Amino acid sequence: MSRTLPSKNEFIDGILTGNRMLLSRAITLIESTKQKHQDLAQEVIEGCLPYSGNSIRIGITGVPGVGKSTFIEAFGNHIIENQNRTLAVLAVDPSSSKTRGSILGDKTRMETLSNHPKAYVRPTPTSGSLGGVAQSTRETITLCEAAGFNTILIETVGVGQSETAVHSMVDFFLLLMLAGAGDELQGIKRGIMEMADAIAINKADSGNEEAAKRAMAEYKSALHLFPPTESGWIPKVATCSAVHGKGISDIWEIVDAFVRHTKTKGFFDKKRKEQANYWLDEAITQELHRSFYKNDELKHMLTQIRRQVQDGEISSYKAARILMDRFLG
Ligand SMILES: Nc1nc2c(ncn2[C@@H]2O[C@H](COP(=O)(O)OP(=O)(O)OP(=O)(O)O)[C@@H](O)[C@H]2O)c(=O)[nH]1
Ligand SMILES: [Mg+2]
Repeated sequence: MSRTLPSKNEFIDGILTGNRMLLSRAITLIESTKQKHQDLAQEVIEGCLPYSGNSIRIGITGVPGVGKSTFIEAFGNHIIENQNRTLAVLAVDPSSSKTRGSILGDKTRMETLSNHPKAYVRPTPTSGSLGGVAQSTRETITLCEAAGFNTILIETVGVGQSETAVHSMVDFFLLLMLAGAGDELQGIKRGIMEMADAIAINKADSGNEEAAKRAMAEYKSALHLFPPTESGWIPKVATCSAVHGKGISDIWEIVDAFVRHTKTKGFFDKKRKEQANYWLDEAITQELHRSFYKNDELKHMLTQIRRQVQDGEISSYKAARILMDRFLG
């Protein structure tokens, strides 16, 4: 960011009128580690907050190669062309060592979307802790909504902790699976299936259709064994082919039915409020953590006290108490 920074109001006005260049620069501020950038970013977010929230937020997970990016391209084009929606695509992938090459790969897999005036595709932030990336993604959602995008898709790879973070920032969580590969093989844990509002068996094409249907039946009966969701929504299972665009409209229908179901019963807003609470607590934890560990005096004390704990001279609990007392003055 070598050019002079726009002012807070230039950012806010630009975002509210859908200026992509300013939206992108504001997201870069959010992702920046410089204090000056962070401060400005927070002011911009605050200015955008009253204009945010009016969207459907969808998380998409599944093991590498299951077809998430290809699916997003097909699904995104469908909802833009046939449902008159607008779309922002984000990704949470902090553990990945993705090279620039595969980010470009993502862009080519989302070629139409990347160039569509009604879509905005933001490449994955390449570094940062999960906590940091999750927070900046949430803030990015706020800006994208203020910029007028009424559908937010967040891609995350389904092998680690990141899907839990994404689950707690979306309204609807979609799990992509493949037929013929056992759950172990797909690396999908039961907990992730439990989070899903729908499962789509992708690559139901090229002779794989029957296997996909069988997998669909299996997952349907497996999902019945899970405890019922609070809203009474029963997770749906479908098959699709992202590459051939088959079954994509059905999945939008499922999302739409889910939103109607949860909105009429008040669960849609309730979940968002719970999520806001959760992220507030997360932010407090992170802020405490950050200010504790950046304190020079404590750093010094910690080095010494660590040695005493290792040598068994003092218990770790007591050591922590001493440090906390000093921290709190
Ligand atoms: N036959 C078939 N191939 C597909 C389908 N969807 C995706 N693929 C192929 O599967 C490969 C991986 O697709 P991606 O969309 O990059 O998968 P991804 O889940 O985003 O992968 P990561 O971002 O690496 O986690 C590509 O070669 C796609 O062309 C499908 O519906 N049918
Ligand atoms: Mg991908």
